[in-house]
Amino acid sequence: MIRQQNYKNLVVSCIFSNGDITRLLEDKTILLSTLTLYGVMLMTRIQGADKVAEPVKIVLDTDIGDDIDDAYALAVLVAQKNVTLLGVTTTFGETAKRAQLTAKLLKVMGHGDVPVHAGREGVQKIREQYAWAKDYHSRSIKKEPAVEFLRKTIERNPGEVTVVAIGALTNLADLFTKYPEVKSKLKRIVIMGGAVYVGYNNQAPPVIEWNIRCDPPAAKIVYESGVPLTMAGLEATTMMQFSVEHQKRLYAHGTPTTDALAALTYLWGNNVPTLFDGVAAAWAAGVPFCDSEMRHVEVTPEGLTKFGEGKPNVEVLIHPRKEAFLEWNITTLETLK
Ligand SMILES: [Ca+2]
Repeated sequence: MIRQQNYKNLVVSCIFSNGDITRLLEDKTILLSTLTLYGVMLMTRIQGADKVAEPVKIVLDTDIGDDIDDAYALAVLVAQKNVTLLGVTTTFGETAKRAQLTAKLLKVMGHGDVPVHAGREGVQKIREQYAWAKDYHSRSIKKEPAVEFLRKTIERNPGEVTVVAIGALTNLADLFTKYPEVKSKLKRIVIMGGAVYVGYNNQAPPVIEWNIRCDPPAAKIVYESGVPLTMAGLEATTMMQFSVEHQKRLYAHGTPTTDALAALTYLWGNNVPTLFDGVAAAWAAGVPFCDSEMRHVEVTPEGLTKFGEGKPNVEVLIHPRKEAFLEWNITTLETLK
């Protein structure tokens, strides 16, 4: 390691300092070794990039329309060239209105062909962002309920579908209850939800997280499903504040996508979005900004997610890299139409 570090330093010197180049030229052996290592490092980076670009089929399950982070998560997902977004399902309360909002945002971003399926309707009202899409109708909003679409999509792509669940887990619980046979055909679920180390202030103790609170019995079904499960809980997400400066840099692009995100953020009504959901989206797309550990996690009747005894059932995301993640959001979203 030390040896590699020394060579790395030499590479850096080689690139940035003429004086060091002269010195290195006096020792051709070192120069050759340095260039060889530089080549190896370059190959490693290219291989890393290839790994990131691994194709992945995703269904996004979202409660878009209340907090603002779902809109950003949808946008970063469609911006990934390696992601095939097979469809979007909506969950929690007024799911049909959430479907309208989803479909309009997809259309603006140049992905109006992605099908949108509403989940089971509930009593909770969608919030202010709906005004942006209240008159929007599209054939991409399907009559087929979310659960039926999920079943059909998983059956058609056995072992290949990742569900990114960034709202209450109602649709997935309905799916597993009605069609338990699809569990073994899902590749993975990546959840934004729960907390095992911290609360919303990024300090211990963990608290009941919103998405789990909205439907604790559903969360219990999903956590106990046996499907490979990754959890972007508060310890990996609550610090992801997209500051006013970040927003100005993004909105300055003035594209239909960034204009839409600016409008939705304004309607949402607060100054600084926390991009909780985007962490799950990034991980599912193969762009990790965290480390992870396998743990056994249980859901209490109140909706607390806590460590328990037993076989590890959840890959818990930890050690988030905040600045890299926020920068990635800007550089990714500016590529959209
Ligand atoms: Ca959400």
